[in-house]
Formats: sequence, C-alpha cells, structure tokens
Amino acid sequence: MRAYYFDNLPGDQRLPHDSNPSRPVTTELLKKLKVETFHIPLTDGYQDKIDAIAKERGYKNRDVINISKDGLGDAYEDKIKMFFDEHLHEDEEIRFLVDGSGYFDIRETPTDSWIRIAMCSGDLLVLPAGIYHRFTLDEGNKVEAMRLFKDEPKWAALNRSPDTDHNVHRVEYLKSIAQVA
Ligand code: KMT
Ligand code: NI
Repeated sequence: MRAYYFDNLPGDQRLPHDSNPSRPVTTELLKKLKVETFHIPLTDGYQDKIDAIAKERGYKNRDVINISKDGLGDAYEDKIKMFFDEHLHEDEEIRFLVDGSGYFDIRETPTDSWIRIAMCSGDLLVLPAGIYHRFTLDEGNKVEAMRLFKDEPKWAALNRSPDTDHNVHRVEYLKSIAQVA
C-alpha cells in the first residue's frame, strides 16, 4: 500500500497519476482522515487473520467480487464507470484485495485534494462512512476483492452533489475529523 497526492492531470484513470516529484501521504495523515490500512500477507493462515479482524470489528458478512472483464461480463464498462464516479456510503467500506491491484482515491479534508491509495493483494482498507472516494483498476485490469460488511450488505453509492454534502453521515464524518482548536 502506497499513498500520494493525485496529479489531477487528464488521461487514463488506470495510470498512476503520481506527481514528479511524488508527494507521498503518510499513514498518520490517512488516520486523521479516519482511513485505516492493514497488510495481511496471503500466506498460509491469512483467512484466520481476516476472521480475527472481522470478529474484533464486528464485520458479520462478506463476499468476493472479481472486477475484471471476465468477472463482470456485460456489466464491466458500467461498473468501472460507476466505481470511478465520486461517491460516499452511509456505512464503512471495507475491502481486502485477494488478487490484482487497483487505486482508491479519497478526498482530503479540508483541501478537497485527491489522495490516491495504491492497493496490492494482501492490502486491507477501511474507509469511514461519509468520506468521498472513487475506485479504479490499474493497468493490470484485475482486482479480486473481499468486501466485508458490518450488517446486511448496504452498498448504495451516493454520488457527490450539494445534497450529499448535507447527508447526516457526511456531516458526522466531518465532525469526527474536526481538529480541536
Ligand atoms: C466502491 O464502493 O467504491 C467499491 O466497491 C469499489 C470496488 S471494490 C475494490
Ligand atoms: Ni465506494
């Protein structure tokens, strides 16, 4: 897992969009934004480690999604577009990459800059409810991701709009990261 500021240049979303020189983002900054990352090597027993995290954090359900042309078939183009539309969820988004690699872009507050998180297999990412983000495959064109859910899968993506700025989960998120002066 590596994080850096997105360069904001036009071009294929699957390219790294790193800056020259790169502007790295630390796990401490991600933590301030309530974004958590873990790495669980895909060696023997990794499933037990996932189970332990899931138990500790109360993630009750899970599934695996294969994001690739083969995995998504006719839905491929639509899904790729949908994932890259800036959105929020009313619940945490928890993803563990079982195979492949891809990018999660998250919005920094208060700058509204994009931070790109480059994820490889074995990386686990927890995005808080209410954070604006998007996802894209990289040039490898394949991600197999385990999606963990706290309760019933509730994966409505709310695309960013003036309305979502007032969404209660958005407002709570902003409160949760506010600095005490
Ligand atoms: C989402 O909601 O942003 C996603 O599920 C992205 C695909 S999971 C790697
Ligand atoms: Ni999402």
